[in-house]
Amino acid sequence: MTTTRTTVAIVGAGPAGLLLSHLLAREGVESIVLERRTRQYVEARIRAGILEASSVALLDSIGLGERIHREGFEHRGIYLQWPGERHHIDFVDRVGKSVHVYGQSELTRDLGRARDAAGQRFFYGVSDTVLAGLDTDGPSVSFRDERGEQVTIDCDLIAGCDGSFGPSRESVPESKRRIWERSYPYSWLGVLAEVAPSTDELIYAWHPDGFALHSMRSESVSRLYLQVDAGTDIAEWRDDRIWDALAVRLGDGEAGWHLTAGPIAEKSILPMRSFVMEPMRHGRLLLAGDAAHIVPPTGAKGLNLAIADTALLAEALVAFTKGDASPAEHYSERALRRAWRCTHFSWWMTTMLHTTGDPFEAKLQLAQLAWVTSSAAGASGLAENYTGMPIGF
Ligand code: RFL
Ligand code: PHB
Repeated sequence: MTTTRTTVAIVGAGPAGLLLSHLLAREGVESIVLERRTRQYVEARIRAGILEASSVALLDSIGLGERIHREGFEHRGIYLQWPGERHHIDFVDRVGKSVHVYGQSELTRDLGRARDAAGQRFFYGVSDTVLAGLDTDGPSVSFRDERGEQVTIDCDLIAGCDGSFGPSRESVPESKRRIWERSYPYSWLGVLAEVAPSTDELIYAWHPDGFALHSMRSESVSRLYLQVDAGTDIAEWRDDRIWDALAVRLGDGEAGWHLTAGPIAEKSILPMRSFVMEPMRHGRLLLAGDAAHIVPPTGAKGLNLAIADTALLAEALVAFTKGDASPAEHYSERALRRAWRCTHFSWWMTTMLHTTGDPFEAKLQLAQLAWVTSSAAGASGLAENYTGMPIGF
């Protein structure tokens, strides 16, 4: 058994954990990152694709934006459509901000490389992670390393960045946490296709058959999504059925627009839910990202919310190590204000665009879409939220 020591033990090497270790190191605060999966697995995982303006600004400010600007795509807006109508919402015109298309796996690789260069201590492939002493001045995290050896990290603070299924959230006594949750009766079928995108910017499509989204990863890779019923078995969706449904829902042939099909490299079903745990702190444990809250992906907020939490958390932990506990005491309240804003926006985009089979609801959705796409106030509200509220607003 090995015992080691650091200032902050970071559980989870997703975007929140990696970025946190980077922000702490810049301020001279030492950390150790432990991760259940292998590094290859974490870096290959296909997830989010959109970075909002405040995320890009933060990454630029710490010298990590170079590849985003070189290889990512800057988008000035999105298309919103329903049968017979496609409208562009121009974020730059509305609120003076844009977003970048940049895969989460690319960001994870950039962060990993930056941490390697700085000599970050990592444990990948750990199991049996247990958090202890959260109510004391001397918390610790224990686990088995990839060779099966028992390791304990004694620390001053623990950052729970271990996503929706990690142990951090569960380490808070039930009497000390409150959960807010909503599940949706539909899921997304996500497809990664080896074909050039058929659109210059993302298309969010309302359709009586269900929502569809055309996104992208590069000049030769498209990312597409279809609304399917919750509980759908992926085996029911052969590739030709997927392309047929995408063509119908995205309006292939309408006003001269065509969807180009291609080989599907990966497909999976993503359940959708909204989830918030309050507070985001218990004693010496502070949570960030999916460990504390989950949003449905319709507004592209999950990754950005993890980045915003992490910026606030780094500030709080650095102050704590310098003897000022006040930012750590206010961390949960500050992070939750932004998290609830994004929870609302993601719920709003989701319920505006996904059909439920209720004709009255469909009428309301179309009325809302008509307003958002024709009114400056409606479009500006969407643009302000989509490009991201300031961190710590
Ligand atoms: P992550 O990225 O889930 O990272 C948490 C890390 O903690 C590790 N972990 C542990 N480590 C040590 N010990 C343990 N016992 C551990 N248990 C877990 C995990 O292996 C993992 O590496 O959380 P983080 O850093 O908070 O980042 C959040 C984002 O990853 C997330 O919000 C988004 O990816 C959500 N999301 C999407 N968001 C979007 O905005 N657009 C999308 O298209 C989109 N697609 C997705 C997604 C999330 C998905 N998941 C979680 C199922 C697609 C998927 C499949
Ligand atoms: C993606 O490219 O994966 C993506 C883009 C926008 C969303 C959700 C996912 O709203």
